[in-house]
Amino acid sequence: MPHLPDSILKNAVTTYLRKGFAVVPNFLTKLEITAFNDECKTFLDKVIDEKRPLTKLKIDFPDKLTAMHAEYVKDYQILFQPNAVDEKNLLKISKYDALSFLGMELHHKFDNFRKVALSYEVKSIFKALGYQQPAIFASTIVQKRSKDKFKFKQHQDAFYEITEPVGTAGTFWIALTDSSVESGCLEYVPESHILYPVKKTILESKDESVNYKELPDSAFEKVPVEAGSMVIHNAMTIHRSAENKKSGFIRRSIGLVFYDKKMAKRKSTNIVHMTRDLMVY
Ligand SMILES: O=C(O)CCC(=O)C(=O)O
Ligand SMILES: [Fe+2]
Repeated sequence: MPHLPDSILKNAVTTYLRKGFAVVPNFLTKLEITAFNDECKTFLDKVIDEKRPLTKLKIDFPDKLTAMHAEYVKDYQILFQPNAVDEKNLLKISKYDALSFLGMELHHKFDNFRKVALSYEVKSIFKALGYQQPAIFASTIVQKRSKDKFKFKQHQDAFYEITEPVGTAGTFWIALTDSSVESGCLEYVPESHILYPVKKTILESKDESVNYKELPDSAFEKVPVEAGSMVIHNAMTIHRSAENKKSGFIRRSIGLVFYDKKMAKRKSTNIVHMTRDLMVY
């Protein structure tokens, strides 16, 4: 990982606290991105046999319109887009391209996730946040193919990934490819982590709109970034991302969800199971 100066990391934390999100450019090198891709490929080669039908299980993620086919291998959740699967539940395209989502405990299982979680930069960010017992509790890979209608509607992570007090978590989101406006970059509502506190979580309501109705497009700030950049967002920050419209392009990213074990307690939900914490000391 390229060594990032403390001043950059401190500035990012200040912005994160003020706006609810911040960009840290040049977090991963091209070589490190390749290492992530290779580790993911090796894993898929081990667990997914393309000649075998996928488990026919549709889960409503990220919403009912784009509900995906899932495969569970031990404690991995592996999701594929419906249009990458034929009527016999066989993959129509390569598993590497078809993958939409892989989680949730990669911080324990993938060397490259551990490396990021325990990096000098991540530790410095936690220090600047004043965390006393920082931990990573969930981690994912997300892929958006241009042919899929895969998008994330407006949401607050705190609705699904519950820490108590509510909203005391955050996410390191890292682009493994360029994430442009065309390919469906992240979009945030500045200061929404302060202005729109989550009142109910998925434990109290299935429907996230109990908290807030969809905000107008003008409320969102688009955050395009280059491959290797990191975006940090608070669990209360309202965000979304659009479909990838860049033909032939797959937008790829990883996410690591963090909290301070000293300050908050986690709760299990049907979305985020009790994955093991990785303490970051
Ligand atoms: O990758 C995306 O487009 C959205 C990811 C997201 O919602 C998150 O990391 O919290
Ligand atoms: Fe999110």
